Amino acid sequence: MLQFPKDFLWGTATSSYQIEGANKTDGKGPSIWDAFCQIPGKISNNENGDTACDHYHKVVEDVQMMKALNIKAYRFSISWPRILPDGKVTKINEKGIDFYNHLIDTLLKNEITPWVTLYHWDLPLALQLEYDGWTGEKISDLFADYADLCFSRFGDRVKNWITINEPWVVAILGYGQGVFAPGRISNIEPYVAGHQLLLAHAKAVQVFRTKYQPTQGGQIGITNNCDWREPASDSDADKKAATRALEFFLGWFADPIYKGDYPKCMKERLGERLPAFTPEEKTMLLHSSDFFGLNHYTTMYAAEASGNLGKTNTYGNGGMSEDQDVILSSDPKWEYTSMRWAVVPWGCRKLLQWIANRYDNPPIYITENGCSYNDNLENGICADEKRTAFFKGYLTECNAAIQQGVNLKGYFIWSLMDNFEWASGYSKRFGIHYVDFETLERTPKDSARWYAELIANQ
Ligand code: PNW
Repeated sequence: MLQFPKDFLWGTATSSYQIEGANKTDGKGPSIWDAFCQIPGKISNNENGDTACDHYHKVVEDVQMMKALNIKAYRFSISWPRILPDGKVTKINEKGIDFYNHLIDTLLKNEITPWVTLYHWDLPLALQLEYDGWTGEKISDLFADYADLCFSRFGDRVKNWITINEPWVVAILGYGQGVFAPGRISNIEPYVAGHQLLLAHAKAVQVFRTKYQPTQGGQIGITNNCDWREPASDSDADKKAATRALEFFLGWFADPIYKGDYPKCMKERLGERLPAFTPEEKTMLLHSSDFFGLNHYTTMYAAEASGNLGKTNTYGNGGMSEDQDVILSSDPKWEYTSMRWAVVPWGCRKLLQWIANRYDNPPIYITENGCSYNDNLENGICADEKRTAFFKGYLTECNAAIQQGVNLKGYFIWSLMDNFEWASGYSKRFGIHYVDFETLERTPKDSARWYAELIANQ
């Protein structure tokens, strides 16, 4: 059995749009995902999050499920349009506030610490229409106002805050490839949106640090996602290509926070397509995270492209490949999940070490790690041995990273239960609880039992 430090934080994660349902209930306003799901062909099977797991009506049952898992922390997100139907603090939906109060209080009663994400992609639709979403210049102030409201209403009990989940995904998949809401396709807008997301994060942190942290305590940070990029060969060119790929992936959002500006290679290669920070903005961003939130799923090889990018590589899974001049590939011998993401546990350790080296060994929380497989429920049993093997593999490498001095402090499984997997609809199951989307019944998979036992034995 793996042994972790005594104070290591064990958790699971979810997000509002993916599990809550109740999308038109109790005064909630529409989000960009409600609208995006209505466009035929955008979501597998043309599904949507209208009902999802109906978590909105199943809080007590779902917290009992967490209790049985022995988890110490639960990461969830607040739906901005559920508490602010048109996105602005001039109209507060008290029923939405009540829902999160009920969830937070139920968690605390069961000794589970809430970790709250303020933005997990469900932007109020009104702000998309009125301000052009994350490309608009007003959005960062509106986000800070929304964050302020959340700190004031929930901060007496919530001590762990994540401003934004995966700005890379918002920028690249939402504004570059158009496969996530709001469905835009551009090679300029991702960098504009990324810029506004960073400013929104910094402004929310400033509000927290000036108005709340001095009296309420607590910590705040941002969660970034990054795959590992392994050099495809020992050549200098491929090693540089892999570093460049990581700088375009994670450095894009972490360098401004830990070093005060975008990576040099991004500035050189993007020129005017990359907005610049003012000196005041740089100061506001620097050290604006109390911890390093990391979502990690997979690994690919990176090679120098030297301008020879094939057509299929234009929008590779590492961002805008033509901007990086990197060719990504993978090893057919690796194990693959049903998302076709490769299972490469050692990539997780290498990424943790890269972060520790580049950013001066910050406290790191893995706020998501997990896998989707085509699970079946038979006679109440879901024998998902591949998922358990995935977690064993990744946690073994996390453990090795800690032994080598990486300051990894916690780990959240994605996800507590099967849910609405964005463009893949309900076809991809990431949960450690099986959800029957007809009856909404939840059943622990074998991996959930394994996780509960692992935590109990620490
Ligand atoms: C994350 N990619 O999304 C999200 O935080 C979750 O909401 C989601 O369910 C989970 O991972 C599984 O997908 C990602 O293309 C979506 O690199 C796409 C990518 C990465 C993360």
